[in-house]
Amino acid sequence: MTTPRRLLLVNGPNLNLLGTREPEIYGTATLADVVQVATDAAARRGFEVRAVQSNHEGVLLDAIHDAREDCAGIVINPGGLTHTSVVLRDALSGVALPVAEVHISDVMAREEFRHHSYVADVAVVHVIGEGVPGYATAVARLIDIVTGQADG
Ligand code: CA2
Repeated sequence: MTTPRRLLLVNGPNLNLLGTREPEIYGTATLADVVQVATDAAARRGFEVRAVQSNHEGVLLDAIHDAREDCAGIVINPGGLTHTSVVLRDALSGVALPVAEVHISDVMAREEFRHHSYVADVAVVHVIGEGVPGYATAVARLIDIVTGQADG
């Protein structure tokens, strides 16, 4: 099968609240802005994005499983599940697609419990603390990998 020119963009619990609260941490962009940033970055390389956000872990797992059928990779901001979910990590590792992990805030500069990510070692790209533009960076770096244009 040829590599599909599509990425799955996953945003985890509470990221639907972007732009409504805590602007000092997450900025003022909304979830719709995040999807646009990722979609535009993908389009510049001839890729499309299928976006899912949910506050329900099972919905995210189903979307990740479905990505096996028609996506070349997954860009994910798992929200708080980053720090708690073996289940999410198993889903990502189970589908065996390249994964880019994104965090809007600099989790390493925040509370200790945010320093550990269950997703980090199943991801091949990590973009942390670059705000919403970090989604564009993650998309570009993941596309470099899936198209064989990555350094090294
Ligand atoms: O910095 C990130 O992107 C995080 O993944 C965001 C998560 C947090 O649990 C991670 O440690 C870091 C939280 C997402 C909740 O987003 C909100 C946005 C606006 C208002 C309230 C929550």
